[in-house]
Amino acid sequence: MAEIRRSVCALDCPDCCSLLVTIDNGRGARLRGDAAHPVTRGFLCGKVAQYLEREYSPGRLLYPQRRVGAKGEGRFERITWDEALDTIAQRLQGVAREFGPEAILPYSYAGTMGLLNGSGMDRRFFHRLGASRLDRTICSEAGIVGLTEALGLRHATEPEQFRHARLIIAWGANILGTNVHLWPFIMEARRNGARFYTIDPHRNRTGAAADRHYFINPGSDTALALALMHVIVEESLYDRDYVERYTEGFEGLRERVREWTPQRAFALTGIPAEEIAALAREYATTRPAAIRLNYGVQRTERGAMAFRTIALLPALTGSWRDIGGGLQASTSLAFNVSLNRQGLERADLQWRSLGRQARLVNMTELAAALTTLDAPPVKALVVYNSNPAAIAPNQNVVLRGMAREDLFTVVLEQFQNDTADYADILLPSTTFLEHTDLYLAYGHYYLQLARPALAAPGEARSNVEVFRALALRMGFDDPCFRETDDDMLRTLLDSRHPFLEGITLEELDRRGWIRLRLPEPFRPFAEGGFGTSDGKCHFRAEELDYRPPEESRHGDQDLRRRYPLELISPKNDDSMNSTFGHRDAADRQTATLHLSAEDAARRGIRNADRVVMWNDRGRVVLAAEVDGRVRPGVVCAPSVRWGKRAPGGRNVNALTSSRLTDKGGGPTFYSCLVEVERAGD
Ligand SMILES: Nc1nc2c(c(=O)[nH]1)N[C@H]1C(S)=C(S)[C@@H](COP(=O)(O)OP(=O)(O)OC[C@H]3O[C@@H](n4cnc5c(=O)[nH]c(N)nc54)[C@H](O)[C@@H]3O)O[C@H]1N2
Ligand SMILES: Nc1nc2c(c(=O)[nH]1)N[C@H]1C(S)=C(S)[C@@H](COP(=O)(O)OP(=O)(O)OC[C@H]3O[C@@H](n4cnc5c(=O)[nH]c(N)nc54)[C@H](O)[C@@H]3O)O[C@H]1N2
Ligand code: SF4
Ligand SMILES: [Mo]
Repeated sequence: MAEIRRSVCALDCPDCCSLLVTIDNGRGARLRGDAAHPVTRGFLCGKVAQYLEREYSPGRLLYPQRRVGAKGEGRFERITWDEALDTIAQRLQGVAREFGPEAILPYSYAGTMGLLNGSGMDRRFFHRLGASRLDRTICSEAGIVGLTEALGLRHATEPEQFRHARLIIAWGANILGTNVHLWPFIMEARRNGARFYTIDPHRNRTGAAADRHYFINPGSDTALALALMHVIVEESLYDRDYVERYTEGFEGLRERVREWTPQRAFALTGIPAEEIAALAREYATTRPAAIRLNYGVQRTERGAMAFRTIALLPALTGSWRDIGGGLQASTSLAFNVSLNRQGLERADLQWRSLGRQARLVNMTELAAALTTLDAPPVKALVVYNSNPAAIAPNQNVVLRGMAREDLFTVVLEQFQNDTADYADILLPSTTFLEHTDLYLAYGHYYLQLARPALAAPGEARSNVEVFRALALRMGFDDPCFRETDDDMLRTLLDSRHPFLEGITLEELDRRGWIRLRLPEPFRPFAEGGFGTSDGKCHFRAEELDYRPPEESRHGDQDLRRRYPLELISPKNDDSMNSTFGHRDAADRQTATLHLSAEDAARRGIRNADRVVMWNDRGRVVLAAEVDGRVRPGVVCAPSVRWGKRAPGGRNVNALTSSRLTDKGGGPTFYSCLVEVERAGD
């Protein structure tokens, strides 16, 4: 008889699905979405429906290894866990003695969204060690700053409410690709007469399925939002009552947006003025109207301002009042304010080792951290839950840094990816199907627990186990390093916050998922409740401003003469950043460059031609796909490929820059000027 075990998809995806694993003869035989989960609703995305391929892949790392070839070459020999842990402990202690512990840099992101394995024992370990702290900016930090400036508390409309909307705008949000569990709610709304629009420089699958697609020039969203406000204010389409009761600074906003005519915005966004005006009217007069804003918009040079400006729209129209109104960017704040993450991460331990907070190193600036940072330089790098050799911007400099002979690198991984090739010690990691963890979500409000559903292969260990063992090896005797997984889970749930009231580990074990104790329906700003001293939404219009990215058609004209094309590299539908880079299909999809017919013709490029794309930072070889998905002037390369599988060993991040966003220190992956030509034969 087949047995069913419960799990949770740990990938960096807003949907955070509840999974059912069918076990047959001790092996995982099938993965399904839990039909009872209100957001998963019984289905999985294509990439994870086939996750057992990855789980049982011959590419899984099974044993600890030591590098024997050159850095980046990928030649390793098997060693024992004892040898591996002893070597790491000795080397880290040596670096700490000679250069100070801040010469050690952890590098991790959201390979797993699990709290224990993503920000648990690892954080305790590095805090106690006194290592540099990593500023985890690579994905969403600019947007978080922008939303917080707009709303104070960046709460969001829950996905289930989208079924009630009459107008849904996917703003820089590829819902079918990166957030597919929102789709059934959108379809339900559409069956009831709702319209669905997309705003994106790339007409992807979601845009193709929309009632209307607005091609917008990369990095120009603030101009569009200001012009929408212009029309809404000039034509008195705002919600007077809401604005009066729950906002502050409307007169200033009126002044500010006066100059932002649709005509002016057309010149910057490429969206015709009459279409902007019509969209503004429709948005302001349709209720409920929901915006799904995703992070693509804020991976541009002034991404924080873009998020901030867009997030003010529902306050102007009073859309926060409505079930199925408002805006969703991320639901994570509700978990972060209620779970006891301080107790889990133990930042206080830094004072034991350093007597102060350790320095902060921005992960987006890894290139500089490994090549120019001083006092102290980075002498040891410990990578887990991330593949920086592929995903970080300015790849040529990153790889030069990772190749340094005097850098000691430890990598905890499931697969032999680009980063693994640069390890001195390479450790095999468990997958989310093999270890215990607790999951927040950033696309819904259900807290979820997963226990191991499958046995770990070979000698793979969880991050928690590895950092626990290292702490003990290094003589850290604080009781927190002896805690079991369940101790850590209880710590996380040990909170007086009303969102967690009565939620226990026992109940999570019984049910798998539990909605946070939020009001039902949750309308965070229906009656004010913004995170400001007076609970109002403060427009602070004098701070609202738009300037085009330097690397864009309206930016640095010298640069643009040499590099006339705007490159965006959004997520590939069948990938998860670089996590499925071993799959041939994912590799092919991320080896593609979408060009407009006009830009292709000008360069003598035909469909399926090999093309070289380059700028001052690097070059990459891709296969051209000439189609109507992008407008002239824009090229689009779905991401993120394993560089090691590409000609020249580089992916698109060889071209992206380490320039930071206006606020939050985020990356500007989608503000990137390039040129393209046909590759020689
Ligand atoms: N299938 C799949 N799902 C994923 C991921 C994946 O790699 N593959 N990655 C996960 C991760 S890490 C994240 S952060 C989320 C991200 O999820 P999304 O934010 O939805 O993904 P992106 O593709 O980064 O960006 C969304 C859209 O923004 C568009 N865009 C780019 N520049 C601009 C701009 O200047 N203005 C506007 N309006 N749109 C712009 C892109 O073309 C893209 O269609 O998805 C997660 N889910
Ligand atoms: N050009 C371009 N670059 C981008 C982006 C883009 O859109 N365009 N997107 C950016 C964004 S939004 C993000 S979030 C980053 C994502 O960058 P990363 O967070 O580095 O994401 P992945 O490439 O998916 O790599 C995660 C790795 O973690 C490993 N892993 C998973 N679970 C575990 C575990 O339990 N233990 C250990 N030790 N390892 C585990 C996986 O095997 C995988 O190799 O990429 C960024 N880079
Ligand atoms: S990647 Fe997202 S949509 Fe796919 S199974 Fe995981 S959580 Fe669900
Ligand atoms: Mo991300």
